[in-house]
Amino acid sequence: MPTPLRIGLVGYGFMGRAHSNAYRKVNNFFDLEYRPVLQAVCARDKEKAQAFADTWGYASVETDWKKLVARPDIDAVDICTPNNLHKEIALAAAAAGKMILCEKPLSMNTAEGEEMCQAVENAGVPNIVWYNYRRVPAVSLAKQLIDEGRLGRIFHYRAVFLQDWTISADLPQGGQALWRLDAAAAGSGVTGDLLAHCIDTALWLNGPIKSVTAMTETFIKERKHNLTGKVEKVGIDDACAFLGRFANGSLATFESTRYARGHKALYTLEINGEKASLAWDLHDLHRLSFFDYGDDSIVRGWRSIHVSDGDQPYMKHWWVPGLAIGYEHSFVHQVADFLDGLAKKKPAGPTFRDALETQKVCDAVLDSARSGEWRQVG
Ligand code: SOE
Repeated sequence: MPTPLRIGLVGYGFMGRAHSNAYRKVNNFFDLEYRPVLQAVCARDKEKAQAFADTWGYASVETDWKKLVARPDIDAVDICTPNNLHKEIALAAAAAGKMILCEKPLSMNTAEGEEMCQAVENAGVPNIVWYNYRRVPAVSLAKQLIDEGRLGRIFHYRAVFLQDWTISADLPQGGQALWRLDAAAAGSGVTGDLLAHCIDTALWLNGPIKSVTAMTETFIKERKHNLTGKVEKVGIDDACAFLGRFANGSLATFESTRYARGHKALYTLEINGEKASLAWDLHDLHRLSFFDYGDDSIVRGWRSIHVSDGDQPYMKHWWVPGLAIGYEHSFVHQVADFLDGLAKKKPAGPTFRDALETQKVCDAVLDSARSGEWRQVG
């Protein structure tokens, strides 16, 4: 019988659902030494927290995260709150000896992230950050192909993450549903929310980014604030584009916006190497496009690999070859890897320390956008 790992979830928004679903499913599909138990969910509104607990099967409810963190019957704290609470909760959870699974981005900025790393490392508690796109099987296959040397020397890494949900000037900022538009709660706009995903994947696939030059724009300068009721300045970046240099000599181009009319969550990446190129698109997430210059010239061309077979990453755990899985499965994979890492004492990434590297790139990007100058990362 797997050992129970009692989860205390703080926050119950969209990510609270994605994580809870993963905890519930993981042992049905993966053979693991640990089994998550939905022990408690915490949110300020007791009725809503109870409704969430009833829907997802949490055994109890708390309204104060400090109480949840102090409970002896909680082994791991899952932080699903707005970004401005990550640090305080993580420091308290580490001091209480709890494992921590923290939503992305790790922190509001690098300084906070460094404190969080030190806290988990001093306490010796297992930790991970939910950069889930690494664990979409097609993206994991891209990692495998790169690590096998099939692309050879890499020249270009290109990523975009486009959305269109904040175009209306009537949309307020702040509060439960719209904290991502409030700089005090989110830290930054698309840089920390969307580009952070692209950066995490890029660092994982192609190694460190050394330097960046960026521009950002806030298209709607003022919005009503849900908490104060007043029209207030908007402090987040609505759009960001940056160029960068990777340590391996390849060039980076990244772009993100919430003002790309027609795009809901278009995360795409393309990598061009000496021997081959690959491309991936979140809207068609189970496919990996691959061009291999080594192919016989008369049949050479972009192939679209349907990543659904048992010898491709994670897929042997799911259905029969040819049947695709989706977005939510990337979270199941993350829990599976986290639990497997616990059992093998080989921590699954991205750990807090790994995610701090993404934070450093985000900070350098925002700093470059402010100054108009190139910035070294870190
Ligand atoms: C924002 O709309 C958002 O939900 C991000 O916060 C998530 O991290 C991203 O995966 C999808 O878009």
